[in-house]
Amino acid sequence: MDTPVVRNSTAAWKRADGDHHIHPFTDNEALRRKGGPRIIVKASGSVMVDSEGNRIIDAMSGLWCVNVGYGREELARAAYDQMSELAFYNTFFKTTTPPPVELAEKLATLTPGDLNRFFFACSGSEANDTILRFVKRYWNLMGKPAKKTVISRINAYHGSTTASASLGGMSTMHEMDDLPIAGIEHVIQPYWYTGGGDLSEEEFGLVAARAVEDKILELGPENVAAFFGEPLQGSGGAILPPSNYWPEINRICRKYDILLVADEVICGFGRTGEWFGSTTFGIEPDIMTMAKGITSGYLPLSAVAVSDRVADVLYAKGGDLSHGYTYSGHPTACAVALANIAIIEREGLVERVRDDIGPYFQTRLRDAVADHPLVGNIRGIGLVAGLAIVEDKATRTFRTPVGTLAGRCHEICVEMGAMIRVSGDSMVMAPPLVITKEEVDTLMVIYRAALDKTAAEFGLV
Ligand code: PXG
Repeated sequence: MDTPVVRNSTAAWKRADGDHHIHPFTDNEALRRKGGPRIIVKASGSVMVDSEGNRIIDAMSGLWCVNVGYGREELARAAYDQMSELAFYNTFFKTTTPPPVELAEKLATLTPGDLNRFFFACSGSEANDTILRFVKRYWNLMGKPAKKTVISRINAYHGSTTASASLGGMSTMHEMDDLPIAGIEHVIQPYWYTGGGDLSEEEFGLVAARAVEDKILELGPENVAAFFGEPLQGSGGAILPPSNYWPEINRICRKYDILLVADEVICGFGRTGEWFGSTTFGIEPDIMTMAKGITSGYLPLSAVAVSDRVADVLYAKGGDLSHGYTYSGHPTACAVALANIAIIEREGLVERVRDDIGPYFQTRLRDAVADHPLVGNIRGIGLVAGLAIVEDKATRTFRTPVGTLAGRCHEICVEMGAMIRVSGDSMVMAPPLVITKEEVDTLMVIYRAALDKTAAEFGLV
């Protein structure tokens, strides 16, 4: 007979995890062989605790989402109150509940430009799938049905559904099951450190933007529907574009009448020191994707913000919108989003990131690691930062297979009590907007020590 599973035990959880739980973006067999995952059991503020009692500063905000930090009773109460009143009703077929209406009205006051109408879903992936459908619908209604191809970037991340993974430019995702789907074209990313060679950042910014223009001309502007981009590439390694990249993209999209979609899933709700990365980088989007920080991850929710230019056409000429998810505008998730936004406003978290903790974090990071022999390039803004880990700074040489050094450094960081993220040859941090200066200091001590240990282990000092 099987041994009964003992609950509340790390060993039992790990055994059950290995037997039954498929993890995303994980070599599940390797994880199982190595003894299973770290199990996070509670958290408060920016610090989480695992099932063995280790305290870890969460320098990744869960997965780029817990902007207001952990343990907010106010958010639990908002969910409790809404669930008690009305846990669920749908927004299809001429009905709604109050929270999505109030949330849409609130978001219209926060988003830039004329992004005034909002469609809700549960994840960033679903939101991007929705946008793909809206964009095609828009051009059909405009009488330009040939305008269907979408341009995006290599090493972009837009989600994991078939369409959103195709929009993204992650080669490992494409290799998995023969993506991208038809009608999506990828151009170079604006990553100066690896792509810029001898060019200045500004020179390379123009080259990267002109790659979009070249692609449009190659395809014919009459065939191009939209350009998709993250204001800064999060998953791809916290890659900030040169400052002239987005203004040039605005110009190109306007010139050829192409919809500009800003995927704000990571940048939205304060990460860059503005409510949206579009403001930080001077992007003028026609459509915006938001998720993660909209509820600080307390419940799954995403939104598509649609400009009047696009929404007016969809409304006036579109008739029935044949699209929607059961949980579009879920009242409990929307109630939590409203309470979350109220916290961000009341505590001035966006301003805190812009004026106080963001600059502090960026300065302390550079003080701590800029001179390190493994650190080839540091970039960041607000509370997001990435480092390129190199074997040889002078030649920008990465260790092959790419990520070996960064991967080991990541393991050491976590062992020392800092949860960071590694992406290829980059190490990334994006802590909660409430992180304290003391926690930032501790993070930097750990970061430096982990880099030193990595360099020593690889014989690079
Ligand atoms: N767009 C962007 C810019 C994202 O970062 C999505 C869309 C998809 O959202 P959902 O909710 O469907 O996951 C994301 C998600 C990482 C990591 O570690 C980042 C994401 C997801 C998983 C891992 O970098 N971002």
